[in-house]
Amino acid sequence: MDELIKKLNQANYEYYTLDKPTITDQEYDDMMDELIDLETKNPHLVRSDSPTLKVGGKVIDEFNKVNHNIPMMSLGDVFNIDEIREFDERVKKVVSNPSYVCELKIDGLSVSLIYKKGKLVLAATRGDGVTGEDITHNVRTIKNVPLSLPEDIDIEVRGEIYMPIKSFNKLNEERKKEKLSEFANPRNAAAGSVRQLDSKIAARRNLSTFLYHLPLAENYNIKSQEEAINFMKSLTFTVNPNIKKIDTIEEVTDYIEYWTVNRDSLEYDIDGIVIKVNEFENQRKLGTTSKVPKWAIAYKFPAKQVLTKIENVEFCVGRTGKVTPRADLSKVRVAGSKVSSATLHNEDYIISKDIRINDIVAIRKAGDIIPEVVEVIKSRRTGEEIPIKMIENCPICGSKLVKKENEAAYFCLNNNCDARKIEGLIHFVSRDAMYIEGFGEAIVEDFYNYGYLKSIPDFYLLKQYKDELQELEGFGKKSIENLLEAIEKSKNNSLERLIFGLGIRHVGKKTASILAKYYNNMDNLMNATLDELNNISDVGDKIANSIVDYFNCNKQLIAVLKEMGLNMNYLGKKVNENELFKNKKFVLTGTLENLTRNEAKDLIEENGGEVVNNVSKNTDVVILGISPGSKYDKALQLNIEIWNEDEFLNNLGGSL
Ligand code: 0OW
Repeated sequence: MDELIKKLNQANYEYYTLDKPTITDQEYDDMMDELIDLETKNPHLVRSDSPTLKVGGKVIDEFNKVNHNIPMMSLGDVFNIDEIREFDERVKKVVSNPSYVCELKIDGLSVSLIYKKGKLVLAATRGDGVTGEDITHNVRTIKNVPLSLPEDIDIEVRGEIYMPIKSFNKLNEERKKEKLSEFANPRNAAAGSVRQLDSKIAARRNLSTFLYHLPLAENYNIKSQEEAINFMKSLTFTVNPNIKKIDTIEEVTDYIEYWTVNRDSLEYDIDGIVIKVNEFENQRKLGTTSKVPKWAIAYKFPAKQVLTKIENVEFCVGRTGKVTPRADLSKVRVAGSKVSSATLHNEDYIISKDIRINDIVAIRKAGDIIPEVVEVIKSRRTGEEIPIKMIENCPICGSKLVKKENEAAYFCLNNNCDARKIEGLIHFVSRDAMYIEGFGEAIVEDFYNYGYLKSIPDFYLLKQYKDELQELEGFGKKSIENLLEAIEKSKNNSLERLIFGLGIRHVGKKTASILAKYYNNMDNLMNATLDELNNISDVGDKIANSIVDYFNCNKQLIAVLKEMGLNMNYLGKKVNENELFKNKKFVLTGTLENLTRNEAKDLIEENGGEVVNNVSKNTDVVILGISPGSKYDKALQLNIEIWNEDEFLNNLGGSL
């Protein structure tokens, strides 16, 4: 068995780390089968570094906390060359002629690997830098993490766990087929994968690592980062091949320019470049702050912009009748996803930037949601460009468009306009409203055009067309059954979801919750008077009028929905009695690893807390995510209680 383990681990190293296998897959499989057979017959002889562990199998019921004897630090961000020069000047005030090492900033999550007598004994996340989580059972399954080292030494190394882009796309394809939510980016996918309790799942995620830090280098007589990288490589760890030592900070600009252009050729995401003082003696002199070293910085790439061409412009009519010009683009990839259209906001925006059809434009994913056209590259104009003329009639129903006072947008005011009705139906089934799984925009539009859906109650009549629907292109027995089941289930949704789903103008998710709580059921809300509504805090005159107008012409609709059995009562927020949250004001800053902003907000509200936008003296708690903004500094100034993500999750306790 020892002989087989030695050969198989060597084969793994050659295949996954060196990418130079010296045995055939068949030879590998035969040895693996033999080892599995021997381990099955002699379970007491299974070693902790057996390659059979790579396939996973261990399931844990919770993550144990791990304290890092040396804090796992983060990095201070810089965004341009000047700030890099300032860093160089600060360094040279303390040390003389330092050299630097440039490293790609792998966009994954940090990990600490601890080996005792050459065997992997612990793998932990960074957590808040002091306390992380034990993810050993999952890290063992990562192909290029050695389970044993060529020397029986005690050592800790740190690096990044990441998911290659190919694996990320494949995983999201699978999740899409299984109707699971997709990961936004490889970093989130990697974070979600290492937090699996069942290592068989993690083993399938094809995670990988690059190691980049040797905390106790002096114990191995290692004098610089460059040496440390070579030392870790000699111990069969995978280090990034693009690491480069430079003698003067000026050389970093070439490195940055090269990777700004070539980063898309990498098989993994990077979000910047890490620059470190190379000599450890110099690092020691420079020291650290509580969160980041003074001998390293992370240069972050600018929000990704790409150039592309405006092929055409179309005018989209939303459910409120708002007409938004949208540019159809030549397909490009920006910020990790394909983009084929971008918003042109409104006529004023088009005029102010002089945007024309056939223009070459810079596109940016503002806040990673809807891409926007940033500017026209006028130098690329050929004379073929066509000015964009704002339409005067609704492209769907033809009625005259109206420009409202002090609104930049044009509106279609025809309540029977197909576009508005389709958008209204899409809104009704959307995630923050009735959240009917399986009803994408295209399906709603198809069902509308087929005539199955004309208004909201029609969703609950679809079951009578079950046989026909199953015959529709792209549908089958199962998918229609799932859809009809999801529709029936939505009848039990909360009152606030239904109110928001009705699409009353100016009534957003928050106002819907306020109204549901205040009126307790739909009847009371329908009979609410203007004065009464105006007296509710956060309900202004505009909203009050919109609500009264809506119910004046939709009483019949509500009666039908009630008849169909939709829940019309306030179910109450399941507010858990949690003293840590009750009546407290919370501010979220930075990116949370395991929750979206909305999920965190819902959890805080379900526990009796309130999420506010800005930090002030009556803020009770600031919750700190990764790369926090100025709110963090303000919280420190005002000495406000700060929770990191783990503390936040712990304080939620059983309510998760
Ligand atoms: N993401 C990276 C990377 C890197 C550490 C060592 C001590 C302080 C920072 O590629 N190449 N080198 C370091 O050096 N850190 C990196 O990532 C950091 C870790 C925590 C937050 C960043 O992701």
